[in-house]
Amino acid sequence: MNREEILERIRRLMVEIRIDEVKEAVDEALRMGIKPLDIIDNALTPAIREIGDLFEKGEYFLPELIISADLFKEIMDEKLKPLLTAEGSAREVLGRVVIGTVKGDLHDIGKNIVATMLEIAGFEVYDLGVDVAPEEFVRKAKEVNADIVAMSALLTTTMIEMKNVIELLKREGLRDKVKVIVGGAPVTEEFARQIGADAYAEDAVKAVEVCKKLVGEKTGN
Ligand code: B12
Repeated sequence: MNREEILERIRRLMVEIRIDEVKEAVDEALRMGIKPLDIIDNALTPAIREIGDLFEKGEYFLPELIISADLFKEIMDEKLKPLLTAEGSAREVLGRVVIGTVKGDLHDIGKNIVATMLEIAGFEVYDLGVDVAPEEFVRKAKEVNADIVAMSALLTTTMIEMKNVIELLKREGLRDKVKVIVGGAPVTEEFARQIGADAYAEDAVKAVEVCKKLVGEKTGN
């Protein structure tokens, strides 16, 4: 089997939620020397998005969504994250990032990937989890003297919470001290601009690039 075939196999097994077989296929891909990030970006993420589409079409229901999300997290925690962390060699602290999924939103798979990649790149990451109120983002940003506040939202109904966090940062006099980056499937560059965020990134790799640029702007490098 070549790279394309094994990634396609993982994607298909994941969409069919064949738990043991997906795990075996991931092990097989790793044995073939395929990079963890390649498996995340080109097999697991497309699969879970397809599951979301099937849910929207009424072909899958909430249990399928929950089981597949758990499976994704299990594969991340048990198989891929340890390898990603071991690969990371950066030890110089690039900056402090407070990250969380906004209030009312429980989606955290994408946010966790972003947090992991930032950590590997050398950022000190404070992950507040999910359903994070604006006050909590601001309190933590103050406490750790954050360089960046990073917010994730997966629901069109919760995206607007990002604006509430930015407004609170302004009211607390912190807005010129921290950079704000936003992301998540429904979030766009245009939306980021509208709400007054400094940046948007569509995936975890881009998020790292953009965060490096943001701390560079802060320190004038
Ligand atoms: C898994 C999932 C769930 C799981 C979440 C489990 C978990 N622990 O995360 C569960 C079952 C809990 C769930 C619940 C619900 N869900 Co849901 N879910 C999904 C699904 C299928 C996949 C999301 C995902 O993990 N994607 C994989 C990751 C890797 O991708 P990602 O999140 O986009 O992240 C990447 C980028 O966006 C970016 N990124 C993400 N965050 C950030 C942050 C920053 C700062 C940056 C820079 C970048 C960045 O980088 C990531 C890595 O590359 C999506 C479908 C979809 N197309 O997104 C629906 C989806 C988001 N859910 C949906 C819905 C409707 C719901 C529910 C309301 C269902 C219900 N009736 O109860 C509830 C809401 C619960 C709540 N209050 O939050 C809808 C939303 C529709 C809308 N218009 O808002 C979707 C789109 C499905 C659909 N097509 O209908 N869901």
